[in-house]
Amino acid sequence: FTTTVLGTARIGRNRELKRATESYWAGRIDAAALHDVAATIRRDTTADLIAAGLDSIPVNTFSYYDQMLDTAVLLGALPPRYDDIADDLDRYFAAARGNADVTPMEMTKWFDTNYHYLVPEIGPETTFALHPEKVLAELAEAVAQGAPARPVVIGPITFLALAKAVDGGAAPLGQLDELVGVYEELLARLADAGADWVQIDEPVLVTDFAEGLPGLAASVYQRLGELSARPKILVATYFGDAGASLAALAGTPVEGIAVDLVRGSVESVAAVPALARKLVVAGIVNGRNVWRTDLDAALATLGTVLGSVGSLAVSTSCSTLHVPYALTAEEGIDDNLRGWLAFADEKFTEVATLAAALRDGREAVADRFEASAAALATRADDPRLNNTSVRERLTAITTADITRGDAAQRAAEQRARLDLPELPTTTIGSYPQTGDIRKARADLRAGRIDDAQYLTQMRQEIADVIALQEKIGLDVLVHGEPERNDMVQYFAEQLDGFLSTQNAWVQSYGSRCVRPPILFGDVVRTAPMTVDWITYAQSLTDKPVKGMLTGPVTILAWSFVRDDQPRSASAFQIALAIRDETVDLEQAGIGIIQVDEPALRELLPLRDADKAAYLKWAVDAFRLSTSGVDDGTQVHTHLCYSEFGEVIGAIAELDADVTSIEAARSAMEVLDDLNAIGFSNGVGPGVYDIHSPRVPSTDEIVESLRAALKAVPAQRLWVNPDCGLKTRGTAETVASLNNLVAAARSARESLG
Ligand code: THG
Ligand code: ZN
Repeated sequence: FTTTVLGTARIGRNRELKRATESYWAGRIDAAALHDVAATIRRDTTADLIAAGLDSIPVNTFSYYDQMLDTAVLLGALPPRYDDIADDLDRYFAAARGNADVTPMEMTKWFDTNYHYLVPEIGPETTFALHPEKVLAELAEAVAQGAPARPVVIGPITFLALAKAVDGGAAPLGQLDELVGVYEELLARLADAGADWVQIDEPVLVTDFAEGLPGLAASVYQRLGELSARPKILVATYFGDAGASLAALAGTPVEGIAVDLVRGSVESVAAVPALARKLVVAGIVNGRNVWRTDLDAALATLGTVLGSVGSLAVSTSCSTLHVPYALTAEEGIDDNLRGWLAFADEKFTEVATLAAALRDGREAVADRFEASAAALATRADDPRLNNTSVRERLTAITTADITRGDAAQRAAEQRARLDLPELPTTTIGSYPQTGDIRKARADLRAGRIDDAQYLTQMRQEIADVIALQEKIGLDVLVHGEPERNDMVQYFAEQLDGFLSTQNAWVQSYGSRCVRPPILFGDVVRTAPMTVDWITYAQSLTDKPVKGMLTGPVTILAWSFVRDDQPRSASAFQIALAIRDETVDLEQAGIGIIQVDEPALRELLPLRDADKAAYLKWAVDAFRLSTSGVDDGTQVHTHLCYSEFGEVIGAIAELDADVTSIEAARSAMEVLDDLNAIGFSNGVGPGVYDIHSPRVPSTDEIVESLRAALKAVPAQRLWVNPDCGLKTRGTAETVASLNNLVAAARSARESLG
């Protein structure tokens, strides 16, 4: 084949799958109705890909929740705690979300994207058994539709490398040999079903997540390649350069290898002579960012690749799961900016155009090339991409601008100013986003209420949250963030250089979606973004109210970012805007400012060699955003969603006065790790898990505090939940926080 994509989105153009699954969970529709919605989405997707002109079409990239969970089901490797649930769909969703009796599987970030997968659990007792029903059914469905269908599955190396060991087992990759046996069976079944090709995804081959990956690639694909009755095998690598794994794969009998030419290099392809006998699926159209492809540059690259491979197919660099469906669904983008963009639909067309140019010559599709070139020419010249004052300001930054006073000295000044008790209690920032709050936002957008009415209602929400916190007896208050839809989108909407979208949804996990803003230009803060809300909240109480901001790395990580300058350059521009906001908050009398960086770990490069450089600029960007304030202003940060092991040194270098950290599962480990590197600032290990509606008892929280006090002296320890409360209900939140305050008081007493 010559024209394909590695996978597609599945939430539905109008998030039909989200609505249907949430309705199914709520008992409003039955399984048959849910299956109907899913089948329609699959059929429409396949039809769209056929219409775009692709001659090999991925199937089984649909998922009701997550492709890693689907793979666990395919391989018969769901954790045994779900065995008693008889219904397949309910067992599947129990693994994804838990139920009254069982906890869900853990969720974590998929490589360096903002998509989350469910983490397979592999123990010494885990056995594997093939359950190919889903992939076979989706293959049959697409074939019936007339599609040249290519089933897609996650490969055994990636599946095990991303799994976690449980029940005292060793690293899951130890079970690779056994697992490959199941893939052998799968390939036989796919061949029986008439599959011409199968795509086996091995993105882990672009990482250093485990040692010896190229060797594993060589042996696994040698073995699968030697099967007599099987489809042709396409091993897909993406999200980076496959490096030594490329030669390893090329040395096996597999027929095709997909390479990421957006993040990987043409040189890596040229360096592997054995690729002269393979189909190379060239991932030249970026599957995870939103920029229109420079078709002439892409065609030139493909021309180079063509010289060193057996045959070539044009593709996206990865599944388009990570970009919105269609640019045409967006209104109100100025013509220039619109011309620079390509969402999934537009990318399918780009793939087809490039394949046509390779086949028939550029002249055959000259109009498409001219249109691309004309649009991109306006990008290079647009003044919004080149703001002299921001650029001059950044050039003038020195070490002094990213350095605060001595930490102990700061702590002393802040103690005198804030007069907080030992073990101060606080929350992370957001309070439950009630139906009323969401409705007010929707009403404002639809014009059913005006700005003044919205303002009045949000102020009332803030007043209620302040009163509630005073009643509960917390020491450091927050305004609750009722005015924020999303902690990144909220800032992007107010900063020049960002485009906010209306319909450009991307799946984050399961039924949950986000609308990443598009960072297209230089970042300029034209007015304060949070000061009115925070100072209003502060006017209602004598307790300190924290200013709440999102940090530069997280704003960057959760946006689509410019591809015409290094990410660090964009991060520093965002940092300047946040810095200006902290200074304004300080001047307005706010004594504590929190700058959240939950995505610090997410952007960590996949290759070890690249990690130090990233952590250096990430830390510098955070420090640029927080070093404009006086030593007496207390800077907090909050981190969550990740294993912190590899970034623990960077956390210390952020040099926040107080760091709250999601650590309900293993608070002690994080504290020990922080101690091990000599971290001596304030720390608030989350004392309860906000991701479940369960109310922690006072005793339980006292227990956590006792344990924490073994690692951290009382002068440095803060008491807080492990994350924001926006997804929780009000009743459980109040009950939990009452217990948290009671626990802190009890711990203070026993400290004497
Ligand atoms: N914002 C952004 N990215 C994120 C998070 C975030 N990535 C990591 C983590 N937090 C993901 N968590 C969530 C949690 C909830 C939702 C999305 C991601 C969510 N979304 C609404 C939905 O799908 O119904 C839509 C929200 C809206 O209306 O804007 O609930 O916090 N950027
Ligand atoms: Zn958090």
